Amino acid sequence: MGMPLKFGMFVHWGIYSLTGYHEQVRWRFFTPRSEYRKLMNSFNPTAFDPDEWVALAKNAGMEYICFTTKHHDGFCMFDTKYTDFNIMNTPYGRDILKELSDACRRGGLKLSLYYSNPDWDYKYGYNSKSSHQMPEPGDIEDIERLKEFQKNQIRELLTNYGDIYTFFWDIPTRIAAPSMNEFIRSLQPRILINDRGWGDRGDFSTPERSVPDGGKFERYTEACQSVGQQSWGYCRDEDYFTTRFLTSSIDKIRVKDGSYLLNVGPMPDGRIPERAADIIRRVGSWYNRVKESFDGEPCALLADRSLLTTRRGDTLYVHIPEGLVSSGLTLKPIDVRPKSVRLLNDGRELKYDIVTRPEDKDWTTQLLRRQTLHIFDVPADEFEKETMVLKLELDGEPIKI
Ligand code: JFZ
Repeated sequence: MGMPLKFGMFVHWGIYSLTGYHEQVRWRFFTPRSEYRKLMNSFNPTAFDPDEWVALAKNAGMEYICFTTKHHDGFCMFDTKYTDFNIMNTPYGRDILKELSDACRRGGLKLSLYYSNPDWDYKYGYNSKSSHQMPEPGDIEDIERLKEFQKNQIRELLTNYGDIYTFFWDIPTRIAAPSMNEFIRSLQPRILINDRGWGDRGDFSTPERSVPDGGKFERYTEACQSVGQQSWGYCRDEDYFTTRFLTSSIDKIRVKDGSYLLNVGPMPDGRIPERAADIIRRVGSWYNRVKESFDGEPCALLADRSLLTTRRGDTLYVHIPEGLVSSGLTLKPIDVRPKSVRLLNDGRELKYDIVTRPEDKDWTTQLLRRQTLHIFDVPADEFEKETMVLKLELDGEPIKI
């Protein structure tokens, strides 16, 4: 059993978007705190329409949004009493998180909260045991005070915005403090917590920008990846990933019943960049067409080389995340014949047979030579831009031979 929700939209948004560079722009350029703070004075996302974000995510088959309430820069995208470095003190002056949580509720999406441990604005935020730290002269390392500060903000986050699906800590503190997750659970008992908090593995793992090896995930797993290679926050000159890359990355995680967060970085005016939105639409269109294949269990049948297989009863799904070099696909032998083979991407039926092909490799061992299931005329060129998934309906339970 994987996590309850399988596909979501990650959103990295803060005053750093004004620079059009990176969510950690302050660290990249060693910007002094007082100078970075000035960005706050020009943050006014008048084109922010959370219902549009929700519609984009929903149309893509996503079930939740994970939002950066506070990134490493310490700027809070919610109304907080515990620092003045927050959205209420910008020209915009409205609680973005409230507007987003209302939109999610209206649209039937769940909401998850990202919250950074590093806080480059808080005088007592420095943690010498952890990474991503940016202390300034005069800052004081005081972990007890930092925990109190975080608890105060977490109380706000988990009482003012309704039911929260997951709590996404970022950057492990490398200090064990079980009371932190206990506090979260005392406020929202059903919440799921990730593994980047206070020395606690939480409820789920969070591999990032990579696909772990191995079979089905042994614990709840939520992978995340951004639409571009350079940044999670808005990047003016982003190097956008190809649909082929993203669909195969999602496919490999979902086959193992992991969940997937695909990230966008909205612009300073509140709109999601058109290229990013387009990727969400294309990837989402693919996801909606092939997602039934992820309801199956991963299995070893048929799978060879880079192929992945999932199975639901008498139905096998063959995933081709690395694409094909020809229009033919030779699968391992199974002892039942498919009743039909379809390409899930567009639903077309494909020709297949159980045969020995002229170039099947076992020529030297004629006696052992087996017939294989061969699929003909796979439209590999037509679908080179997304991961293909075949649906094989079998005449009975498949057994490997
Ligand atoms: C962190 C942040 O530093 C980054 O800005 C972004 O918010 C991202 C989602 O999370 O970066 C990480 C965190 C964990 C890993 C790599 C980058 N990791 O586990 O490999």
